[in-house]
Amino acid sequence: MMRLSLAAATAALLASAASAQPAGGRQANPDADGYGKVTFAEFSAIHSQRNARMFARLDANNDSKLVAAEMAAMGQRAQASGGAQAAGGRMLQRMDIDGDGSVTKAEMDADGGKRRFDAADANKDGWLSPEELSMMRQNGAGGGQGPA
Ligand SMILES: [Ca+2]
Ligand SMILES: [Ca+2]
Ligand SMILES: [Ca+2]
Repeated sequence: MMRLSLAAATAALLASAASAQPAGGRQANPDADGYGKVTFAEFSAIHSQRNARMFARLDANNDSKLVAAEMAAMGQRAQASGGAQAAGGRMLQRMDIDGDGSVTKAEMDADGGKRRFDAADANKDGWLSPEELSMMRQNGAGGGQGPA
């Protein structure tokens, strides 16, 4: 059961980035040390892997930079709420650390998923429990509209 919900949470994370690709097949184990909870290190590792796949998928011209138009592909899910272009632009602004108008893989990885982890860690104990993971999934972990 627990394994199932963790897998589902991971699948939701993956699916939020890539609606095109089925989320089945190989998935990172979100609980590498087997405690039933996810540490930030584990979460961050998954985040980085997910980013690498997402980055490769979004980088349409393979120049190792994502511009707003490329990021709009990621924002397509948010189309109903403000439009993919706007969502792509917002995401770019959020991630573009050096302000050059594009996002590199390093910039994408910069926070190591910390924002998302902190948002999901409801009791702030530095772990994500299966419950917190499933809450994150229910709250719509992906998409353009993060928590304030
Ligand atoms: Ca590019
Ligand atoms: Ca940049
Ligand atoms: Ca927690």
